[in-house]
Amino acid sequence: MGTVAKTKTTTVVQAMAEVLRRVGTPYAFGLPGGEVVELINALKQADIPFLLTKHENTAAFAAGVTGEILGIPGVCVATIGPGATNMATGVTNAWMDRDPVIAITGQIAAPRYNVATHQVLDSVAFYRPVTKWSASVHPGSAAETMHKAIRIAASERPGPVHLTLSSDLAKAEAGGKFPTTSPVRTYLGMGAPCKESLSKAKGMIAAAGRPIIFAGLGVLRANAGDGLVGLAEKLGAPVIVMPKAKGVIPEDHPLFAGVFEMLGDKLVLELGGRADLIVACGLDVVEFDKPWNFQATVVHVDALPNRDEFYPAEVELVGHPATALSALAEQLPSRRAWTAQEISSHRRDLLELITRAGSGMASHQVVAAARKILPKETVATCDVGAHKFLVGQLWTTYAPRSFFMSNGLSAMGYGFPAAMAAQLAWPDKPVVAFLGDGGFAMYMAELETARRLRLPLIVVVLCDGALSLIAMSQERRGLPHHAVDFANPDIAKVAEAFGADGKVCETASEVETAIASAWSNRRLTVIQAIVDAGPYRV
Ligand SMILES: Cc1ncc(C[n+]2csc(CCOP(=O)(O)OP(=O)(O)O)c2C)c(N)n1
Ligand SMILES: [Mg+2]
Repeated sequence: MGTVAKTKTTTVVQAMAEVLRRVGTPYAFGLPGGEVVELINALKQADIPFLLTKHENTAAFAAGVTGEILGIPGVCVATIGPGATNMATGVTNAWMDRDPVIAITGQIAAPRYNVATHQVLDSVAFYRPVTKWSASVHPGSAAETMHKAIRIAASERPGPVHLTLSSDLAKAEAGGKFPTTSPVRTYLGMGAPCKESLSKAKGMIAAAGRPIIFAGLGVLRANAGDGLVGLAEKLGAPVIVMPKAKGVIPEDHPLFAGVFEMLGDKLVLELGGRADLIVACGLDVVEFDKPWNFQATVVHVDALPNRDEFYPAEVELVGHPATALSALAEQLPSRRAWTAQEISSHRRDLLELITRAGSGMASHQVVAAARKILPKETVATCDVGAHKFLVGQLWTTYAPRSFFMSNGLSAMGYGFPAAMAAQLAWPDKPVVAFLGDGGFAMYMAELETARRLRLPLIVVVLCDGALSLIAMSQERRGLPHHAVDFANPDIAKVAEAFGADGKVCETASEVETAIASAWSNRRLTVIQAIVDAGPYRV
């Protein structure tokens, strides 16, 4: 890290804000308390707008998605005590989704900390289990601490860092060094895997009868999609994708074979089980709910060694995944390991399985209607519930970073804040959020935020009047439905009360019309889609 001596008097919060500005932080999300007002003022002076949210988790979810999109940490800010505890789910989500985030909380004035009683929380300890680093900012090293936090958050695997600042230190003079701009992005400087591993892997893949490719978050982060597709095409091997990596291979590609851990994935698992060799590419196993039951030999390709040991790997190609995959694609002989017909009939079966008819409009009809109307470059998000498993499998994703889901933690409430962050990052792209009625209710107050920020989101609320995923869990255990059904308000009217457009839709063609008008009007629109949850049960 290059450093230059500070030239003029700088306060602690100015130093923190300046370092964030230098790495390109576009804005910060949060909900203030008295302990962070100096900080948010310093952010403003550093041209980092503070985007007020209704709940601290929204700020953290949105910061996570911002970090995922930009590759530099997203920033969220909360106050002491209840602000810090409120933000915990969003920060934990960033931890388990590998999102680079700087989560800043205020703290009781240092001289009173040991004796204060009101709103006291040891936030450094509180955040330690769900962050890569959790620390107090000291005036003697404020800028260096912020810079170190950014580097830790953004380096592989990325994640959140928590910093707390005692309120009395905000305007203290910042001492120490001021880091010059230095690279933040994760993959800079990461090289090719070693020759021995590469040649062993090539031999194994060439000798395999039925190689298959699994692709995860590591491919997405490394922008290794071209190498991935190149390798698949060279081998004629199907590619199975983890939910958060959707888009690393365009899902209209003939070798795309579906998404693991999503609806109907018994067919995807079955296809995977037919392989005798698995190329596990950037496979972050945080996305696996089921245990690894494949018998095939595994070639591990990632920036990190196979340290999770969730699966046994015969050979590990550790280095830049784009370099490793391109090398394999270039150096392996061309072949057709699977017939095109095998993969296409598998995809047809999968689609049939997840699009069964119900007694009313099914959620899959809503998702299909949206996909039909909206252009390829649309960014989609979803929330957590039965609908997530459907959307994750059915929503055709054409490009990396055009689909966002909470999957490590699987936290309800993520879908709406994620959509806000995506729309802020890409003001001109259509952004659609598929939410359950349970998850929407948790965060519907953020309609005010979306309206204030002039975000023309298309919010689709799949209204089944239930926490359907939990209802299905009760059914599987032979239990009656209990505490899972509820009555929705008139959601379209709620939307209108917030100044958004609201539509109630009961048929797929109504959904198509509503989405077409939302997209052409570029107005915040909430579509209350009345759905039958029956077809989730496949
Ligand atoms: C914050 C949080 N609380 C509880 C859960 C457990 N949970 C998972 S899905 C779900 C139901 C979601 O209901 P809804 O948003 O209506 O979606 P649906 O299942 O009906 O599609 C619940 C309660 C969770 N994942 N996250
Ligand atoms: Mg529901």
